[in-house]
Amino acid sequence: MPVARPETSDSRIIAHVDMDCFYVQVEQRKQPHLKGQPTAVVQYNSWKGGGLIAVGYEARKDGVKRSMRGDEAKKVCPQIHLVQVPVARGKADLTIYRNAGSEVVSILARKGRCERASIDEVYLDLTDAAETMLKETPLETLESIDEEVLKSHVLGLSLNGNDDRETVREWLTRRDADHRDKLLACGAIIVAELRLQVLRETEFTCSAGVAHNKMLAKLASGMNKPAQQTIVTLASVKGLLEPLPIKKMKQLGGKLGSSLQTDLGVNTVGDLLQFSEQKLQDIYGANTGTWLWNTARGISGDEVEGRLLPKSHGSGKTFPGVQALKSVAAVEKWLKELCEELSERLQLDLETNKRVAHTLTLHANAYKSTDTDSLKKFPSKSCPLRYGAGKVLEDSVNLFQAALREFLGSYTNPVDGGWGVTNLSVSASKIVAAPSGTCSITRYFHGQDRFHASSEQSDKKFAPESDNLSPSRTESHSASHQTDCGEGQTQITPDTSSLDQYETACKDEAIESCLTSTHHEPQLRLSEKERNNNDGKRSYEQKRKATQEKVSSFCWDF
Ligand code: DCP
Repeated sequence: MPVARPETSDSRIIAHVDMDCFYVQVEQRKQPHLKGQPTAVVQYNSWKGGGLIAVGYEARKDGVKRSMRGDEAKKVCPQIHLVQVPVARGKADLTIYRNAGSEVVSILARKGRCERASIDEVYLDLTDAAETMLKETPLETLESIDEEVLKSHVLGLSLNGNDDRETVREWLTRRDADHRDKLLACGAIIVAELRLQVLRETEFTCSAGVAHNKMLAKLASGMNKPAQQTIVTLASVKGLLEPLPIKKMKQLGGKLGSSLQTDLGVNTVGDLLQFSEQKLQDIYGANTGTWLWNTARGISGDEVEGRLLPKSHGSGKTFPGVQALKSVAAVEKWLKELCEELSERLQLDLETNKRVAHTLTLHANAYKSTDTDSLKKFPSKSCPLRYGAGKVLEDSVNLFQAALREFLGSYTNPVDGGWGVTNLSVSASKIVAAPSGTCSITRYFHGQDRFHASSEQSDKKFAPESDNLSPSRTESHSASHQTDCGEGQTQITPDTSSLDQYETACKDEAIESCLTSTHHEPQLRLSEKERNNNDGKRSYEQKRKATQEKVSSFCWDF
């Protein structure tokens, strides 16, 4: 559910930086002879030349699109170079792209608070840097301004096509400009410098949006690509938002956007402007109503989170068409691969960043052969995460079994046949700093194991006889946030470094909201002390029982 946050100050300077055709650039850096050549990266699946997941701008000029397969791209652009994503464990291995994204993040983080939003996009809060620049160097006194800044697109600024750079220079250095526009101008200068720095140090180009909040910066970053930046002045906000299709807005791609269309006849953001905040609150509740009212006006108080590392880790694969997994053994075989990869990444995160994840979630897409209820989603399931590939696998298999039982409406472990899994992924979320020091980390995990063991005991107590993993120790939520990468394969996870940045954002939000929407969850959380003392189990049991009464469909065993 969207959260309405008041704007803390309309003088914030926020940038959204998005890498251009990212995987292609990474491959071109690795193979320099591809630079300047029409290039695309294809999935690990040779069917019809593999699905395209990234298309370079030279190939786009010839009409190549991401929705094509390699064979079709070759027809449209015979000279195209198709590079296959690296492969490990029978699936795409995105490590080089993730690492390349980290290189960029470390440069962008030099000027302000930085939030890594996906494998190739970052938000920056440059308010302090812009204010400092403005204090130290009044813009009207600037003698030389870098070409990269002068190439900026300033929304709402009318250009006559003759000397656009001069017009932008005048806008940047206007003595009588509003303070907020002056800060934006400083933001544009800082972002241009950062983008040049990224180019120098990594060889990658990126595009950016500079605005007073995250929502507007994100909308702008993709407006002029590649290797350009767009500035959203306050005066341009209305014109920018009004024509946008409502379903294209972040958080409005799903049910809420559909309801606006069908129930209120709202198809563009401009259509939303006719509704008062009160009216929207009456229909959608106080929070969502206010959020919608704000969104229509370009108001968003979302903060840039200081986070250079991903919010979650995930590993997944699709099994299109005849490749669908039709037996528990086949699912287990793939879960083993996915859990090993996830576990390696968790271990690396622990060693490198001293972070631990708390929640393991299994997502899948599945069908029933005799499906009378084809709209029924395969439920996603979560449980506390235990470290170690074997444990992650064991828990994932249990989660899968529980989800499959629920999906098929079965009380016992379902038999093979009559169903197929087309998409499978495991993810680790709720990542927090680990207690410092190896010693306490070890203790942390021992505590975690004891905690887990006790939760299993209590499960048995609450679960139906035949249920190894009853809903009482799993969380169930809609799998609607899952991504199906079409007939290809590769990553389909809620990882911030997943394949599709938009999907990723949705997925992260969906998962976060599912995880946090269980209002009882904090009550179920055991403190470190509780976990380590003898009364821990009783305390946990008491909390669990108390909470179980309040929860009808599912509950956590935190
Ligand atoms: N990606 C993917 N599958 C998708 C979408 C994206 O594997 N369905 C990967 C490849 C992209 C990277 O994620 O290079 C970033 O995705 P973007 O949507 O940002 O697209 P690009 O960076 O490729 O291009 P653009 O310059 O349009 O942002």
